[in-house]
Amino acid sequence: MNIAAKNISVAAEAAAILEKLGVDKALYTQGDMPSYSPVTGEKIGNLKTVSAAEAAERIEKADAAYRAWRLVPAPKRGELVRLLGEELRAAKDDLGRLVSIEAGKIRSEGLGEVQEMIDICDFAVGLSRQLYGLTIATERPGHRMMETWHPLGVVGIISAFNFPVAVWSWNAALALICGDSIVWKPSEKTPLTALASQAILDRALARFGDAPEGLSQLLIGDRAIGEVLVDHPKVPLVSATGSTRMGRDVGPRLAKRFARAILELGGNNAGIVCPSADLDMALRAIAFGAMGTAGQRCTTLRRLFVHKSVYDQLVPRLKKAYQSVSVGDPLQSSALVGPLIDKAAFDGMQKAIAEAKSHGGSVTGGERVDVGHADGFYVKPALVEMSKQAGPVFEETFAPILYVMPYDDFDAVLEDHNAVAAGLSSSIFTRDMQESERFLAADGSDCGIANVNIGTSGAEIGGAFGGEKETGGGRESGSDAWRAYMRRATNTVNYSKALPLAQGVSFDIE
Ligand code: UN1
Repeated sequence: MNIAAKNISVAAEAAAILEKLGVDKALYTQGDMPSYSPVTGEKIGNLKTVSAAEAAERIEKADAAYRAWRLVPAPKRGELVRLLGEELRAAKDDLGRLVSIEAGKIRSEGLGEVQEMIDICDFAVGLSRQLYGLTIATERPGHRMMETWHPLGVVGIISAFNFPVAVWSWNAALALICGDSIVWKPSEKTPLTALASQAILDRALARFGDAPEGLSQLLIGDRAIGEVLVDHPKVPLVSATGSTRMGRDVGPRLAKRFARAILELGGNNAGIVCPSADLDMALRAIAFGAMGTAGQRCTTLRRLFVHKSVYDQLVPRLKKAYQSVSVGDPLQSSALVGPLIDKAAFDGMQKAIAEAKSHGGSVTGGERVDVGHADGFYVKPALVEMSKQAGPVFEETFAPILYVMPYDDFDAVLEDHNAVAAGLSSSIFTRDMQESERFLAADGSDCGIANVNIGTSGAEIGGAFGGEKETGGGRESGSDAWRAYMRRATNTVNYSKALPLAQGVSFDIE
């Protein structure tokens, strides 16, 4: 069946995909939480939500599942994630299309998001045989000291609309191999892709056979449901992706009950183009970083500092790219820029542009584009030339606005680069090794991601993902991010016949 046929409505196409992926129709047709596609503005679901009491029940179920799952050997837990990767490969086309329908991503980015899920599954399968602890030299004879990593418990996952499924998978794949159970509260703007992902995991669970029931729970609902998850005493870790405002609420609530937090919040990512930069390369990287995903990645390039000596070579070309970039329906065209998520995003963008103008900004683009869907919010990405950082440049507006500023002095531009509240991603374009190394040094970029000659967005899953300052400090995905999902025990074993005390202390009772 070609469910991508052009003449069926977006809602019908979403329903066909959900049916194909095995999602119970009642879950998205018989509820009272509406869901819309940003592509057309059309309603695509009426979601059944959970009550606070049901949410608490599901968390209890997940806790019971964790108690059994933690006893399953880690490589066997990896087998479940291997099956999830297989199921995702089989569903890639459909789930990628559903991401496009629900989040408005262009086709290749919808597919790329599912690829990111597959990649983290592969990573986690390998990791399931590598949950290594250290053996540590002890100061006492006949003793051995080591670290053991144990499963932690229920992992709460709160995800945002812009990566509706990949961010869940970063957490889910790691948590599952680490011996944890998972409870997911997806964005209210993207519940259908969450239902689909849960159905895909359910298929992997069925093939796996004897996983404890309730290992993965989904909480469709509003903010109050998220709060149940954040406040529940049986959830020792919450990994939350979203705005800094959300993090300011979630962080202290978790701290209050000494639960762990992995926070991945706002970004205000910058790039620096130096005199020696390969300008063709920089142009392409900037275009993808700033206009890709309609400026709705947390890694989106939002500030660009261009050295005065190359400003007049690069910026006119960049403006041309902004004027000619194709904006359109991501389901029916090969446009590079799809819609904003909703009207609020559009209004926020217009407000920031107006403020930038009042600070002397000169704007290319930014206007609404008619693609034939009156209720879809399509815009030309905006490039705003500013003489220096001011007003809205210091804030993250979740829309395609790139502030471009000239610079003269390398030390000063490093300072300007770091002079914002967020610290997620950053990049420098240079062929001068001293500049690139300075950018990566202790007094260089203060972000969790610092790149040379590639853009700020589109990180691979193999590295730890996250940022500093108001980005929240959490790390997800690759490298050793798995450690946050486990409990570390330091074990000292005495195999001697004596009881020497550390630090030379004597305590002889006879
Ligand atoms: C996000 O926007 O929340 O680095 C995640 C990137 C993607 C992930 C973005 N791999 O742009």
